[in-house]
Amino acid sequence: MPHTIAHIDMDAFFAAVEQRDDPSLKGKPVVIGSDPKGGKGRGVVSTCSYEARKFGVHSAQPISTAYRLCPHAVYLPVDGAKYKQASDEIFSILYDFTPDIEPISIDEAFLDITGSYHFYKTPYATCQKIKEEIQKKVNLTASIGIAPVKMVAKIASDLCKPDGLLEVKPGEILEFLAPLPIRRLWGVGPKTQQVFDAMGIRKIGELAQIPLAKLVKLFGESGKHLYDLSHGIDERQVSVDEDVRSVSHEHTFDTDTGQVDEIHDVLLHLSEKVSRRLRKYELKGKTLSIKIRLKGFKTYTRAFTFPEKTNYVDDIYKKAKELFDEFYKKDMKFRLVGVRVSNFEDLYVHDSLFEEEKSNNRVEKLHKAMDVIKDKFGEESIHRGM
Ligand code: TTP
Ligand code: MG
Repeated sequence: MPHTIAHIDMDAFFAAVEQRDDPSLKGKPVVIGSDPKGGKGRGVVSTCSYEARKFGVHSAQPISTAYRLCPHAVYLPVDGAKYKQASDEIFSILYDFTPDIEPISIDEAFLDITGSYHFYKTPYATCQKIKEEIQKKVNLTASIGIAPVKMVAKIASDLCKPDGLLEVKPGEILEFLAPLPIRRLWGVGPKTQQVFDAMGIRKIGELAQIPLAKLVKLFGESGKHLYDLSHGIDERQVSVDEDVRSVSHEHTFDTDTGQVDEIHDVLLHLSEKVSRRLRKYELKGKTLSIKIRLKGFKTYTRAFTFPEKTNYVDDIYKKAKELFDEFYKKDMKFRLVGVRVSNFEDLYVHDSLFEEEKSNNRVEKLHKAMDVIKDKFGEESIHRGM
């Protein structure tokens, strides 16, 4: 069956987070990495804004070179915790679209949207929505490539950067690849490149003309691989990490709010969604955390660890509300709240083997019954009176 794969990669990720949090940096060259110490610094550039790239600055470059090329850039150290936070928020949005995700790095992932794009009708509309959600909730831009195979999706996202969206449909792959330099293919390193240079082969389309037997003679086993890739054949599937580490839901208010009642209602709703998703995956967690974003983009999390792991909405909501109330101070205005359960000690399935009686108790039956109703009639159909 043909797959529809999306490759998402955030634009100038570390630098974009810094520009988001300090608007005075917007539109300016920003370099993230070691301290340049007036050109004498050691170490390298982690990344830089697109404005700095115009001067030839790039990732992994010695910071002294960057300083020589662009002394007037704003130089900032790497703030790992901050980027991790943004990354977690982005991934949690992605998981709202599909569970079929292969995270590649802090700012990059493959999504297999074959089974999920129908909700927004087309792959393109789905990815547009993903970009919008990231923009709205995390205030950052992403680029997404869509294709039937991973390699082509990745090339497409690279080519449409920044803030791009590019779809290569099944019948368009050869045409799409043909004019690109062969180094775009996975597995073409400097050595392979040299051989092709000597043969006068520069573009993927030219490589695709070479008969398979000749490529195998030149490169052995990897000749077959090059042949396949140049024809857009790539069997690699999106490899989904089955080890779910947390379940969370968030809500962004249409306008920043200071209404405590309204926020409690939202926390209840989010707790119900989290509880339901945990039960769907037969998981229980020990740690409950809430996320709070105030007016502007200052974000806080507060966490609590239960004595026993749980997936009950009563436990989750009660604690979420308590954590929120502890945090709340008069005149605060809230942009977003989120509820997360993590720290899954072991699968619920396992403990149900040993605690059959417990898992058959009334509370669980009630939850299961509510899930059936919600699966049928939607999330809004039933609520607990609390
Ligand atoms: P990339 O996605 O490679 O780069 P980027 O997001 O900064 O820019 P682009 O728009 O081209 O995607 O890497 C993601 C983050 O990883 C990047 O912001 C910083 C970090 N990184 C390093 O620290 N060192 C490196 O050599 C690279 C390549 C990235
Ligand atoms: Mg990136």
